[in-house]
Amino acid sequence: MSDHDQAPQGRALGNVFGAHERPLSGDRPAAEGGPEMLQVITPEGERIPNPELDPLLEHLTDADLRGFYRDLVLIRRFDAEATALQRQGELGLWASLLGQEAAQVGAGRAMRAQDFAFPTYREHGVAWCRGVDPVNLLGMFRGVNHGGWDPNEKNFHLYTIIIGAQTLHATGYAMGVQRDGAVGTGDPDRDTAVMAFLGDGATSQGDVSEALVFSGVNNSPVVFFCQNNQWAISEPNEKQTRAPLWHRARGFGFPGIRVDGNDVLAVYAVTRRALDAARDGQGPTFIEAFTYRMGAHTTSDDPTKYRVSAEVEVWKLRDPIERFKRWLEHAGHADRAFFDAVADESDALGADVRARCLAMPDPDGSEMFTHVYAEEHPVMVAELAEFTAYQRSFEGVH
Ligand SMILES: Cc1ncc(C[n+]2csc(CCOP(=O)(O)OP(=O)(O)O)c2C)c(N)n1
Ligand SMILES: [Mg+2]
Repeated sequence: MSDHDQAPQGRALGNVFGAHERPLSGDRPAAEGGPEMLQVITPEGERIPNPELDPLLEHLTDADLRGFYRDLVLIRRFDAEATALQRQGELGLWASLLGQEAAQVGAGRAMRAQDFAFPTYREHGVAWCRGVDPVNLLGMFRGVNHGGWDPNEKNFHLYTIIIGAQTLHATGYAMGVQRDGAVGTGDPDRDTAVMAFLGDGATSQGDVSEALVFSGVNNSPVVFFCQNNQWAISEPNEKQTRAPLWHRARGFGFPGIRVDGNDVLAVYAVTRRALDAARDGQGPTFIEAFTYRMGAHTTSDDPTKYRVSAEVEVWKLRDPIERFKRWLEHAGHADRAFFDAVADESDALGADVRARCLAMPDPDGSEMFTHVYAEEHPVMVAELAEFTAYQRSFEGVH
């Protein structure tokens, strides 16, 4: 029996765009992403014709393209402001997305309103695309709430710190979508796909393997979007895998693909295609967005302890925003006035985020027990009573 025969009602295995099959030997992850990595805009800002991806990009207007640029710049500005707020003691911690803007904006903009995203703790760009107010992303990092937004409002789940856990949540949600009959009806406003975001390091978690098994055998409408930023805190790719991550999908019976995660158009195209397939009832896809974490893992981390600065310098030349700007300018999709306006808007966003972050009220300590369970729970009642008694013990003490 061939691999193809084993695929449940699905597509040919290998790659959503056809054959990118190579033998495993000698196919170790390459620093440049390897020949199988899909790309339409080079780091130098040149547009490469791609017969597989171009049809998925044809509908984009100049306004759409400028919108991608605006997203990239604003989310980078927001991220820089959050890092500064942490350094000034206004946030306890921050996980920067620096360098991963194109992967997140490309994926986020490929989603439809009814689709649902399950993020890690670094998906600020996806949150932005879903319409989550960026200030709300800061609440948990400031310690004033446990989440900061209603997941059902924008179909964007709360940040998940437990590595890989959200891939199971996404898979369960996608199986629910199937049971609701919201797959393969042909109604573009009804058919629903789910995005599970994960990092390269997360692929070593058992939870992720379980999610891949369940989504594969159930042919569920889920797209696993793995941002391979080359590092899991201080652990490099080589400590996580002997094979390119996108190859892993094959073992679970569905297609995998590697895309240049610093190329917003290529990411948008492959994600759109995978989401369309999922909504259509063709099952999951694993996308490896090959990118790079330009900053520290979080503000608590010092990457100079474990990686050489030369590596960072190489990746600066592959910056996702610079290449897109160069192409937009060169191809005449945007002019100087537009770039200046975005720069002004980004400064205004930074100032607004800062002001609203500082204005976030400190909650009463007892609130930490409020949303642990949807309904009253005896353990929470007991812990709240203990906490309240403890607080009272300070009354009158100077
Ligand atoms: C189950 C679990 N184990 C360990 C950790 C500690 N931890 C936090 S982030 C991280 C690395 C994750 O790396 P990756 O999946 O590549 O995501 P990235 O941070 O690079 O975006 C680890 C091990 C955790 N949060 N959860
Ligand atoms: Mg990583």
